Amino acid sequence: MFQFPEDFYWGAATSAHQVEGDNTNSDWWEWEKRAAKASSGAACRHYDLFRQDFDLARSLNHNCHRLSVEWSRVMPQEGRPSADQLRHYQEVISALRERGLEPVVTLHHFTNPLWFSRKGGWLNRDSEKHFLDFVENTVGALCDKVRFWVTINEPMVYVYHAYILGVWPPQEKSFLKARCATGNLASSHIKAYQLIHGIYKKKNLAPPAVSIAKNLQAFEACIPTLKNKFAVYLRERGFNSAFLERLVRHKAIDFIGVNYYTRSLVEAASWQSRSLLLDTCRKGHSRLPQNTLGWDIYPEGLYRVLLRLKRFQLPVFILENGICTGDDARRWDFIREHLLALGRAMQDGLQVRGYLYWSLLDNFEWDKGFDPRFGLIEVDYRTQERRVRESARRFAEVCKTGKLE
Ligand code: IFM
Repeated sequence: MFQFPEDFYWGAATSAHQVEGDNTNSDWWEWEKRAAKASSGAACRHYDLFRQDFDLARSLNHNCHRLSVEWSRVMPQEGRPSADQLRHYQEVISALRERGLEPVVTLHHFTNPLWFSRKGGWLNRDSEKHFLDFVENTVGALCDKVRFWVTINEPMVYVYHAYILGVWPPQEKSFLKARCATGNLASSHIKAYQLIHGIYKKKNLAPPAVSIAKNLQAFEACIPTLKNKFAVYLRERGFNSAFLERLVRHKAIDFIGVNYYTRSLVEAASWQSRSLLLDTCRKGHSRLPQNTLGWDIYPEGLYRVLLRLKRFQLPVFILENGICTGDDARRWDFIREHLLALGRAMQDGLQVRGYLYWSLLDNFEWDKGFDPRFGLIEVDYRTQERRVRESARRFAEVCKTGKLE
């Protein structure tokens, strides 16, 4: 049995493009129409149905909810914030507060305004300036009701898919461009961190807690050769640690936001850098159960990546952890086992503020479309009906009591 602290945050996460629907001014919308296999379309119509969805979250004993504000809605054109859209998000945040849900607000969750991507997106020298303009407008409008800010969701995942693998817009395949985008994302976070704290100070509000959502993977050598071990070391540094370390060095992070899903079984075909950085085992050596996207399910990996964070001496907040599956009993096992791993890390001295499951609703899983089902709540995309899954009810018990048997 593990007892979580009384003031622990429990809930689930979503992101605007994946649930809101009709995100027509974004680079993703344009790319879906032009080049993708799947289109987000109306998604879960959460833009209109948010109150009903938050009622469900509350009924499941959540006391916290993570969502993102869509940059391309707030700034449909360069330098011209939309008062209507800012009002919409004020209503969204108020709806959370009215239901006793603590908002955790993400400012960049993979999507960019179309005008920004047409200027070169995160490769543009002025990307930081454009992002800060959005941050200033959004934080200015929401600060009296928001304490937790996540500037950028999974920067390395974004860079990896958009600038290395080339499977997300803008579909580049260049380490040089990846490096440039990473640098701009990091400096944008650092400046945004200072800007957000400045806004709160100016308004005499208690200091906010600002971070990123860092996707961490448990990297393991498939066969423990020197080459594979070196590849694991490089990925541990390049993917898991470097970005965080940079923010810590700049004192621009108040807690560590963690997204954890899986392990990566590293098998480098050669000593070439592309192999060392990207190759994974293709020989089916993994004996672990997998989700419907073929990701290994590995709760022990959560414990391991968390222990490595102890050196930062910052509180941790699990901002995403979840499984896509057609077997809901498996979802509950997944949650339970990951919570036990989290509990172990806490017993070992890690300070953890909360746990948010990904995701509240089934939703649009980027280039993979609507097939992967991550939700605590099932969505019928034809009728937009919601159905609470059994795993959600079991998780609700933990949210209520903080107790895990
Ligand atoms: O759906 C994504 C989310 O947008 C970011 N983290 C991982 C999730 C599952 O792939």
